[in-house]
Parts: sequence; C-alpha cells; structure tokens
Amino acid sequence: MTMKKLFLLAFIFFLVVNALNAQVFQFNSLGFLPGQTKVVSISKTFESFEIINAENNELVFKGEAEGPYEQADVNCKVWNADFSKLQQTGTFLMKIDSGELSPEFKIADDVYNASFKTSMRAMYLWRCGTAVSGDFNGEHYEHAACHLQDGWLDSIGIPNQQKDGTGGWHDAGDHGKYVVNAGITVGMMFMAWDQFNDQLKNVQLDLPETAPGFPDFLKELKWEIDWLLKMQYPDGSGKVSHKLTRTNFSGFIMPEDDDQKRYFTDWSSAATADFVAMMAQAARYFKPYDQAYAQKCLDAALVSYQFLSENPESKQFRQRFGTGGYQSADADDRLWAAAEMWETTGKKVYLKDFEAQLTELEKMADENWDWGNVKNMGTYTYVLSTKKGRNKKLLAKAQAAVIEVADTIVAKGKKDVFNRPLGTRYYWGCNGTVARQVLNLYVANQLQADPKYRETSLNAIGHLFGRNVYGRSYVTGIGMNPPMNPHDRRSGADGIVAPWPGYIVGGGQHATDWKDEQASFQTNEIAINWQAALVYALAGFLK
Ligand code: 9MR
Ligand code: ZN
Repeated sequence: MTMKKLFLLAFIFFLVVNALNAQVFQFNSLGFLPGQTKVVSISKTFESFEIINAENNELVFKGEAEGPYEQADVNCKVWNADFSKLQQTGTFLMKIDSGELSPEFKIADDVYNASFKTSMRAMYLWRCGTAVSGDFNGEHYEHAACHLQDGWLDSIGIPNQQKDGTGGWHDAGDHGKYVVNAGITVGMMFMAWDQFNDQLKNVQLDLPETAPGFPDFLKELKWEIDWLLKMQYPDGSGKVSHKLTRTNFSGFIMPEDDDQKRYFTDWSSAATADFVAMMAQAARYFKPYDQAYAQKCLDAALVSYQFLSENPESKQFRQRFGTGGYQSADADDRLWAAAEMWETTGKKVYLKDFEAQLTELEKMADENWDWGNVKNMGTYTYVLSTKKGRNKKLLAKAQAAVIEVADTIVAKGKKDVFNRPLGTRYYWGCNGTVARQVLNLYVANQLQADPKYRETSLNAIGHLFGRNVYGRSYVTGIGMNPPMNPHDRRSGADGIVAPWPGYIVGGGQHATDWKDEQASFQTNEIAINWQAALVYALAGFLK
C-alpha cells in the first residue's frame, strides 16, 4: 500500500470516529457564550470528564457525570457533563473517562456571528426574479434570474393578461410565493430589527445594492416588501392574492428552468390582514431610510385595512391549485394587523379595534405557533409598545398571559432530556417553532427580566445545532454533521454535493423520524417561516 493510500485510509478512519463521537456527544456545535450554562449530553455511561484546550492540550476543567436521564419519546438514556463554570474563551474538546473525545467546540462571545450571517444570507439566496450567487465552504452556488413571467391574472378574472409580480423570496424548497407564510416571516424579522437593531445595523450581508441607504438587514426585507406590494389586486379594492404559484409543484429543477405559467390567485382575508400588518411594520421601520416608500407602504396598508373593516367575514382561498395551502382562519391575522396599524400611526381607532379583538380571546398568547396563528405578534406588539392609551386591565391580562406562556416554555425545556423547550411535541416544521419560542422568551424577559428566559433561549438554539437525539445540526452547512439532502429544488438540481448553505430543515414529525433525505418533504424541507425564526433566535445573541 502506498503512503498516499495509507494516509487516505487513516483520514477516513478519523472521519468515521469523529462522526461516531458526534453521536456520543450531543451538544450545541456552534459553541457556547462564556457566561452561559454549558451542558453536553452523552449517550454513554461515564463517571468523570475533562475539558482540554485544543490549542495547547492543557487540561482546563474536570467534572463529574450527572444522570442518567431517560426519556421515552426519544428512547434514550443520557448523562450530562456540565461545565458552566468554565468561562475561559478558546477552542476545546471533552474527554470522558472511558476515553472518547468529543468534536472540538468553541467558547467565545461571537459564537453566533457567522451562523447568523449565513442564515440571513440564505434569505437573499431565496430571492426570485433575479440572479443570485454566493460562495460557501469552497463551493459556488448560483442561479440565473427566474420567474420573470410572474404572473398571470386569469385566476382573478382577467384572462390572458399579465401583471408584474416578480421578486420576493421563494417560499421553501418549492418556488411558490405565498402571502400568509410571508406574514409570519416578515413579521418576525421586523421584530428582530425592532429589538436587536443595535447589533443588526452593523451586520454586513454582502448584498447587491437593491435598497440604497438601507442597512443590509432591512435591505433584504425590502426585497420581499417590494413583491408584496404587487400582490394587492389591480382593481384598487385592497384584496390581496393568497399566493402566486403554478397550478402544481415542479420537479427538482433550477428556478430559472421552471417556465410554466404562474398565477396571482384569488384573495383570502388572512393574506389581506397579514399584508396590512407587514405594510404597517414596513412603513414604521423603513421611514428613516426612505420616507416616500414608507408612505407608499402605509397607503397600501390603509386600503386593505379599510377593505377588511367593511368585510368582516373570514374568506378562505378556494381554487384548484396543487401547491401549498396555507389556509387559516383570519382572527389572529386581523388582530395582528390592528396592532401594527396602531403602533405605526398611534391612532386610537386601531387601538380600539385591537383591544376589542383581544378581549374576545380565550388565550392571548400561545406557546406553540407558526404561520397558522400569528396572534402572538399582535399581543407582543401591544405589550411592548411605549405608546399611551392602552386599557390598563387588558394590558395587565395580556402581560400575565405572555409571562405564563414563557414560563410554560421554560418548564418544558427543563423537563426535556435535551432541554428542548417545545418538550415532546413534534409536527411538520417543529424545528421552526423551537427557534420561534425565543421570541416568546424575549418578550417575557422584557416584561419581567429573569435569566431563565435567556438560558432557555440558548437551549433552543443548542437543540437545533446538535443537542438532540441525532447529535446533528439541523442547519445546512453549519455545525456538526449537518443535513446534506434537504428538500430544496436548487440543492437537488445544481449538481453540487453540499446543499445551499444556512437553511434550517423542518425536523421530524415524531421524536425520531427525521430523515435527511430529499424526498422527505415532511421532515427535511426548508421554508422561510422557519428560517426567519432561526434568524430571529440568532440575532438576539450577536456580538
Ligand atoms: O409549513 C406547512 C405545514 O404547516 C403544513 O402542514 C404543510 C401541509 O400543508 O405545508 C407546509 O408548508 C409548505 C407549503 O404548503 C408549500 N411550500 C413548502 C412549505 C413547507 O413544507
Ligand atoms: Zn423565482
């Protein structure tokens, strides 16, 4: 055997051992902030462990195993190695007394910076109607301008005619564009801007100059808002098309090769209300950078709000399209719309509208939420507002609801063997919810500061980046043993082995059924709503 072959064999052996050890050690592979709780779960019996500085082999910490802890749904038994007291920065690895070495991990103030940038650039790489490109880990990803024929008006009663509906982001692994799902996505990203703009305003995302004068984070949001403005009906009524898609899903082709007709569909009241909320937010946050554009957003919001006030009944989208449904009742969307209209304009009519709707609710906040229920965003805008005039009693009730929900999340996280704050609930896209819960926790912390909220938030992130039953990261290109075969048309069609980077996959519909397979759209797709939650979660911990 030649030296070269021997070397290759040794290298493969090294990779295999490392991959196996990643499964013995389940932890946040992005690393740890110096002051945070630091726990590695280990699915193997041991008594003591050591932490070794990877740069100079120095022993920096010794500790004892805790556990075992068992949990039925994930069918496992784990021991914990807690080294929270180690606050020194650097690159380390863990050695347990039976000899296994963990993969390397970092302790540093900026462990979230790179992953934030990659997951935010993932939004840019989703842009439709333009060519996009980016380099990551030695690969070059790109596609040509796509869907330039968007879209046809046949489905809203204007046969054989087109209107400009280009732009925006593709929704997910498919190339469709859906207003309801844009709602929770844009909503959470504006909330990230609202809460973390001090850090976000300095982040460089290397974007093309599509919004001169805007900070990069808002520049990316403006790309989607530009498209959303085109989703209002051309008749001036204020109705908003539910989606712009083909009549069925395409195969695994690049976006620019997808040349079937795509249609503006019939409107829905949920889409129309989400449109109002997003436009009101855009008007508020874009104003310092482009006043005229901000006014345009507000004017668009006013027309649709007026339409909804005159048409209070819920109207679902009902046409024969085989693409994504995103059907939902509209009470939560209307609530959120009223909250954002009030926050932007300060006008009492919107506050009254919001409070009347809030009073009707049995629960003012939810622990477990996604695109189908955006009432949390309404409630959060309301409780975090600095505007005057809120009904004191109602406000107190809303604040209590927010705290109660956050405390439930904290309690579930504590109980779970991997401190997963969604506990034992699994469903389509639940990884997105785990990330989204960081918003619930942030708002509670604003109302009643307590370190448990921050700790639970970091545990949510930790779960997504490897402290889970697979010992794997759920985000392409980032962290240990990340997904390689997401349900994403670009990744499947571009001929590059590694998938497009920075995307969180939906996760198992049950505790142990996640499949890193392209065909598994139920567990391994990517989507803007889950991505926005990830962006939000990481934004809160930027240095
Ligand atoms: O995220 C959506 C999930 O909650 C639904 O149960 C599922 C089935 O309707 O659809 C999911 O959304 C998909 C959408 O319909 C089309 N684009 C891809 C989305 C992510 O899988
Ligand atoms: Zn496109």
